Amino acid sequence: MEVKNKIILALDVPTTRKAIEIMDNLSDNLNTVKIGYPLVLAEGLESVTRIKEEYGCRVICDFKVADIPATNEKIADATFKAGADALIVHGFVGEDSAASCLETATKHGGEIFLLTEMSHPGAAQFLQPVSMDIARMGVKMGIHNYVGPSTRLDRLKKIRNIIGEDSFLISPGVGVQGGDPQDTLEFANAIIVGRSIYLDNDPVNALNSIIDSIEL
Ligand code: O7M
Repeated sequence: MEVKNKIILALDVPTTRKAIEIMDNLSDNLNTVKIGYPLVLAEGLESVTRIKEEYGCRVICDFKVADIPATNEKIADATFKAGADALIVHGFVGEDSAASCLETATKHGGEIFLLTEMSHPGAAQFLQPVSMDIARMGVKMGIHNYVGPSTRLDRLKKIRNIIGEDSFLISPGVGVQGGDPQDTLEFANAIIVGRSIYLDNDPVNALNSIIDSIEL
């Protein structure tokens, strides 16, 4: 997977109209976006279809899927039918739940990303003690794509060591949450960036500044 400029834009905006306004200005420098609950709960899965059709970009749906296998299958099926290229799946629910998403993704020609450890302070409370086991589970299952935190580079490095150099690791938490783009890219293949771009008065300049700050 080649992510243009190693940046995935998190389109956590409340309307498809706003997402389109942002993408009209930024799409030349991006080929991958992440769409999650903020947009889809407000506008429906049509927002995924629309962004995909309008810009031809890769759409990763961030639904942090964490249910029983039978329900995960339905969620994954609806997501890929809407045009998503990939789906983000929680690992803590266990192998059967993640496998259900992986199988459904494969049926649709799509991919999944396994979420190992999260970037926020609360991740230390319950998730951190099991996050490396989640990464190991992913490797055992043959999962290629992972998500890990840019806010704890020591942990991101450990995740990289577990999943190996050939796996694809994307990392949120740069900018507003405190992570540094270039330092994160020492371990991750691409960074996920939201507010530092879409809340800026000049999103084009914000994106270009991040691109300039990283070695491509
Ligand atoms: O740059 P931000 O902080 O505005 O946005 C970061 C995005 O990454 C936002 O969409 C979060 O929901 C998401 N994210 C995290 O911030 N931390 C995580 O641990 C995991 C994710 C994520 O993308 O999960 C797949």
